[in-house]
Amino acid sequence: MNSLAVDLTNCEREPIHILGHIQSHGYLVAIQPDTYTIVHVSANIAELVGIPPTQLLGQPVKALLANTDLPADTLIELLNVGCRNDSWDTMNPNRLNLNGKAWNLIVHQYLGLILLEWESVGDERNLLINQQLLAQALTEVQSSRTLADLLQNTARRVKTIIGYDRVMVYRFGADWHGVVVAEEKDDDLEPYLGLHYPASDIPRQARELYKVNLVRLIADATSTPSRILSTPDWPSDRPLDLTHSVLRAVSPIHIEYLKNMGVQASMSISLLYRGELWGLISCHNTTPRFVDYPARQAAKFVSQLLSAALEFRKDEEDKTSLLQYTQNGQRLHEQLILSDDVVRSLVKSPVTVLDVTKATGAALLFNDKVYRLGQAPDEANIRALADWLPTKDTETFLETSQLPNLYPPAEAFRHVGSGLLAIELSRELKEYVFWFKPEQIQEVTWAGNPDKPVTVEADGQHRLSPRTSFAAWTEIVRNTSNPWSEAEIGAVVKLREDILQVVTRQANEIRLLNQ
Ligand code: BLA
Repeated sequence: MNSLAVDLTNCEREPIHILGHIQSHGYLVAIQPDTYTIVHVSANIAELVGIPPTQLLGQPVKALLANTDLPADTLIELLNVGCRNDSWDTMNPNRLNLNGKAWNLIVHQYLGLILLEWESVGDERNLLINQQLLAQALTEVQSSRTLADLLQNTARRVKTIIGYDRVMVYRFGADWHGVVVAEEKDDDLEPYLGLHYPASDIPRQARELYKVNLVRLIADATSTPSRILSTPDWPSDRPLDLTHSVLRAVSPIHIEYLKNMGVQASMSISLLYRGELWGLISCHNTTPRFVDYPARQAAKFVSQLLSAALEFRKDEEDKTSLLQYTQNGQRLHEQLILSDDVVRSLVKSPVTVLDVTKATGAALLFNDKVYRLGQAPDEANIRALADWLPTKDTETFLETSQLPNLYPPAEAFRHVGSGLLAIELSRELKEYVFWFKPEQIQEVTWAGNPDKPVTVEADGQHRLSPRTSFAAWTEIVRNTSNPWSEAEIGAVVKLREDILQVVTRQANEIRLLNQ
């Protein structure tokens, strides 16, 4: 396993679904569905059934139980029912007692094989507690007033169910970087709330996998994974696919990450919004901690409640801002029509150009004067920007979230204007409206200890931890603002039409008067 040396340049290429190991707190057997012949076993299987793996490979599945007190028929019966009805999901977990110990057997069928995975059974009392918690969680989801409340409540519920030290809601951005948007943690832990991480911390193939298999548990990051052995004639180019496995050993790169941040157990649950990964509930424990299947299902259920709620909360969020921009745009249009004064209508009235986007600053260049609103670059910089614009073949509109990359002098005012939305009113007269967004890093809530220096270490090992990841992210987003949304772009394009309509009408009136 360690031969897959930590390689930070190849993150996306590591085939994490076929790494050939499971975590050693459980046991795995894969059988052919037609003959029930064993074709793969985890190397640790003897701990469960008292028979070495090599003696099991190629044998009928009932050979597994030869040394146990469980009648072979019980297992065959279970497999027959599952195969006949294709009902593995509803049957899981199957409770089996072997030599006086209870096990949860989790079965699924994928790519022509049936996978059997055995895990320990946790404290039975938790089942009842979890049922009560689920009912409370349902009520809470229904009554959460804001998205923030909903995220916090979800984190709290999941923490109670699985008992980990820290439970975070991690939300992906459009560029797949992520931010911790809610956190429930023990008091002695440093907060991660508000910190951002680069997309590479959870690479693409991992995100794809997490859309299909919604829960993963790393019960003990310090344990040695157990290798999967195959029948001698099994083709070496067909490694066992662990996409749906509950015991899959995770990437050694990620194990390194966990170790570097002092975490020995990690569990994460996918949050989906319209079939796409919206975020993860990411849970840590400083010591190894197994969470049994029913508790994982309970945590997954709470997360699914959140996913379902996101469907309308997110719509609500989007609709609210769209509605606001549209309403404010209409107010601006009315102000323009009612008053003959473009400047007063746009920058000196109750609603200004600043209200049709999420921009934190804006500027109007009109009649050779500059009017600034909110956090905007100074007048000289605004005039210089207006001089540069026509040299760009931008037609009448420019949108960027990386202005300093297009226009290097903007680096001087990146704190207020890394993002620019510009509309042209008149190229000849140099008349424009600009909207600005600050460099993203300025907007980050620095929830950690701001006095603690964070540096990006040259060696990859240290790169693999949240603090240094955060620092790496701040490097990535230098000179970059939050993106402009469709709603914002739509609003300013519409505003341009409204302004031009009024300006043209005024020009025509003046022309008529002068005739
Ligand atoms: C997986 N990385 C993950 C997972 C998380 C994170 C939550 C899911 C697995 C799990 O549940 O533990 C990242 N965890 C975080 C972050 C925080 C956190 C950002 O707690 C912040 C508080 N990781 C790297 C780099 C690479 C990398 C540089 O940092 C690649 C070179 C890889 N991360 C990586 C891989 C996986 C992963 C390959 C998949 C692990 C697996 O499922 O096998």
